[in-house]
Amino acid sequence: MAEETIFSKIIRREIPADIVYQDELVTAFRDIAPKAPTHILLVPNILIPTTNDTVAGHEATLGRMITVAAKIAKDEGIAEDGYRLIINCNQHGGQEVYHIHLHLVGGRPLGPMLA
Ligand code: DGP
Repeated sequence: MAEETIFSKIIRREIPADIVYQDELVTAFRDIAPKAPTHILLVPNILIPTTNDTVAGHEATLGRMITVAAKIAKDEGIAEDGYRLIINCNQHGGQEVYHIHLHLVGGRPLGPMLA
């Protein structure tokens, strides 16, 4: 069994977070250390530690994360200019919290991805 992270407590609303969206599959909340004017994390409500742990049964949830990210981007007014969706995996990917999360980052030009 994977160990819960702080994100499970945010999903259960046991600790404060600026939750912008929640449904039966996913939760979205503002990053505590935003790297751009809009920086929102989308997470599955169930604990999946990394993309390496995904299986076919997760596809509805992982797909929901993308469609909700697009809806939030529109709500934030950044859809037309564009934004970036990022999932970090493990140490080389720069993952710090071991509960899959999709970063929705935008509101300014972001430059080359690997700069
Ligand atoms: P990553 O490097 O992909 O694992 O990104 C983890 C992100 O999670 C990082 O941008 C900061 C954010 N974060 C960490 N702890 C908290 C928290 O307690 N609340 C919120 N809102 N964000 C957090």
